Amino acid sequence: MLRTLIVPMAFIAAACSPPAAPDGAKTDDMNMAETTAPAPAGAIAGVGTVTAVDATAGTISLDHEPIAAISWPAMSMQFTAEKPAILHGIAVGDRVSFEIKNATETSVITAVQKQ
Ligand SMILES: [Cu+2]
Repeated sequence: MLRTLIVPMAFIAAACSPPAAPDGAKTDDMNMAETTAPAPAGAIAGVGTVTAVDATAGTISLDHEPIAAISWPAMSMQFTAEKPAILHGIAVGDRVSFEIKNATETSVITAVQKQ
């Protein structure tokens, strides 16, 4: 007895015809830029309340609100002023807006302004 393996001969490959382009063929398969983590290049703005400030040492502690640009939740933390002079006139309890130097130097504060 001879067993014959019946191999399905030819699957007809369904020819996928490209959908007709409406008006003019557009080349749209080039991804211009990936928008995964758009880390801001420059200063990053935040707001918070001053919990400590030392203009001589150039340090300021803030109870700051979330900063989405660098995925920070609200927290209390200390910053170092790039120039201690920016802390003059800032006092504990002040509600301030501030600027962090950039996404890699997040503990450096470049500007503080009372709100
Ligand atoms: Cu923080």
